[in-house]
Amino acid sequence: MRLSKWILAAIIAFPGSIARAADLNLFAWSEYVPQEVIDGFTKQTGINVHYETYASNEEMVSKLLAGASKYDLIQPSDYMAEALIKKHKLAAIDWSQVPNIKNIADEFRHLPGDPHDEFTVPWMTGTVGIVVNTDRVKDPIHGYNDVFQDKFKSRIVVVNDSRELVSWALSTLHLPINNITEANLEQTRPILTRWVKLIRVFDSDSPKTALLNGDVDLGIVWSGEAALCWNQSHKFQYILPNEGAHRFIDLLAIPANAPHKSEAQQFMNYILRPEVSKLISDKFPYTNPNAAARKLLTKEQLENPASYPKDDQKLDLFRDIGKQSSAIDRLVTEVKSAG
Ligand code: N2P
Repeated sequence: MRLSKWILAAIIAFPGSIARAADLNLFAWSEYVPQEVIDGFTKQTGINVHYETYASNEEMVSKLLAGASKYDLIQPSDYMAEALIKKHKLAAIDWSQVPNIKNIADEFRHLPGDPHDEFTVPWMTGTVGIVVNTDRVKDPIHGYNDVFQDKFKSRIVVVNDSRELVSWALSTLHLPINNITEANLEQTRPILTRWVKLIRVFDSDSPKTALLNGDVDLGIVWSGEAALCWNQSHKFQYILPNEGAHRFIDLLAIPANAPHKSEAQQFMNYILRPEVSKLISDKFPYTNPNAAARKLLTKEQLENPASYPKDDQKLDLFRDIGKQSSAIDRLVTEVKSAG
């Protein structure tokens, strides 16, 4: 009798310790998933989230395919989800468990890499563009060629992302960013060789830091990072490169061999709640694809020119380029080591 009373008391005091604690292994970009969202999810569901980070799609996929079967939820960009779907590496989502998908605006459904909406949930979308500290740079800056000038040597930060760098160089050559042939790559080599000598910082995790602390005066960064600079000071202007800008749609997806698929779907459904999605926008001001959440954003948030650019220039999405992805990595590694 005394013992059963004790057990009852323990269940009331520590419910998680008696019921088998559920886990969710989240493998996602750094600076992208607010801690309060993770904590809110755990509080709501009792599921413990282990958040491991990466700084590029390529890094994520190489770890994922290295055989680790521990990840339950990953956060690939459009083109990398497309590649994983082709390789049958993602699990189909049971939409009856993710009814909040209805909150996503139509324009972010039926994406080219997942045309039947089987495998992915949009997280945030954005662009890659130029940030200029206009206190320090008085020249008009419109595109990549304006950034990579000798006079800006050692004053530039860029994301450390090979696919990005190559796409910018292709755009200055008026070549399509998804047409990765050996010949096109060779044309970018001299451009990239010149550029890497001018760059002071490569940083995909937090490129805003070098701008905010004044180490650099210009950057080519994720739009959410640029939006955070703008929130600190309007001297940081955001410009979509006139040679052609790139837009990304980052997604949540479940690896085919994920041990905790149900928990992963619960997380998907949770972050699709408007008030939770707003928390993500508050912390990481990318473009929110959740129409219901957007209604909760302030005028100031919606007027941030990096989060919601007014510019109606055409924006291209990356597509899966298969094996050519390693040719890009090789080229950028060579160019960097020669620099
Ligand atoms: C978040 C990085 C955004 C990823 N820190 C761009 N696809």
